[in-house]
Amino acid sequence: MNLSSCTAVAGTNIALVKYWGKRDVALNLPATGSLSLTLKELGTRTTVRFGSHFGPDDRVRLNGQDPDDKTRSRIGAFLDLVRAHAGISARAEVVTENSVPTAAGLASSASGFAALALAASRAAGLILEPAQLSALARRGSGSAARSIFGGFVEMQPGVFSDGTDAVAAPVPEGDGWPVRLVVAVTSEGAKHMGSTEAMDRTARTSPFYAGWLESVPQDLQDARAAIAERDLHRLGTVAERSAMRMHASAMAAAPPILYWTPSTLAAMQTVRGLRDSGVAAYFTIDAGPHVKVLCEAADVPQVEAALSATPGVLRTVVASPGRGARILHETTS
Ligand code: 2P0
Repeated sequence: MNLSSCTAVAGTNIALVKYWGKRDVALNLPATGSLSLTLKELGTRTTVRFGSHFGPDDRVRLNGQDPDDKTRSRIGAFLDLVRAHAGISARAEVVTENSVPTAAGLASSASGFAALALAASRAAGLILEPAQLSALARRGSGSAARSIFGGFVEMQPGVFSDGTDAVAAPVPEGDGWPVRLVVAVTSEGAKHMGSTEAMDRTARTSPFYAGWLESVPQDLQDARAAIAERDLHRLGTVAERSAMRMHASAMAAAPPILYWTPSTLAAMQTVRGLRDSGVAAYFTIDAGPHVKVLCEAADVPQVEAALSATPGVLRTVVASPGRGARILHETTS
């Protein structure tokens, strides 16, 4: 078995049809499909090296610092999966950097576990097919399965109990469509309830969870059709609907889960105002207070200006479609 060093990069992604709820917690299998856009400007670069001289623990550096215990154990558990698959026991050194601007409110777990899946599997001597990589990344974070691929990506919930069919795949009809996501950052560094815990509470206690699950297949069908037709109005309408339904299901949990702040609502109103003035702009919101606005590249200046003038919006970040996870370099020892 050749143990090598591998550096991989992956872009984060924003779901336009959201993932919210699991059919199997242990294998991290989603209850529904989801559909996202992988981003170019915001992502993770990770180097993994296995070595028998590393001692009893994996060594992890995250943005030049030691990670907190929760992050360290999540990465360690993921590396254990890779070791089991490759039949090795060596510990790893992991060095990872996020290009997601600090507190941009964009989850780094999607790009983080996609880059880690690729770098760690290769460094362990495994060469996985894209679908296998997607399934591996999913074990780290559900949304990471989508970041293995570039552009528009659809995640399948799968039906198998082992999760081998719970993988993502590209939606190539969207390739080359010059859409953008303008992120309106509405708070710096505030801690919110993590998606995993919030999904679990929603599934256990929200009377709207069943309705949410029922609604997703139609949204996926409409989103696929909208992408094939390059119909931004149709895609944006689905994206807003999916985000609102996801948040409605979470708000109805006990205790309730509310990610929005007055700034979130103000940015949502700004997006409606843009549409009233003829700009095709549509919002989506994840497990936090920030608002991400889907629009055409040509409309970015107007969208940025309107969001920047919105009370509570601290700054904006513009992101465009990006490629899937890929290897930057590797060396065999
Ligand atoms: C999404 N989110 O589709 C949804 C919408 C947040 C809101 O996927 O438990 O960090 O690790 O599988 O992938 C964030 O959830 O959750 C997420 P786990 P993950 O993008």
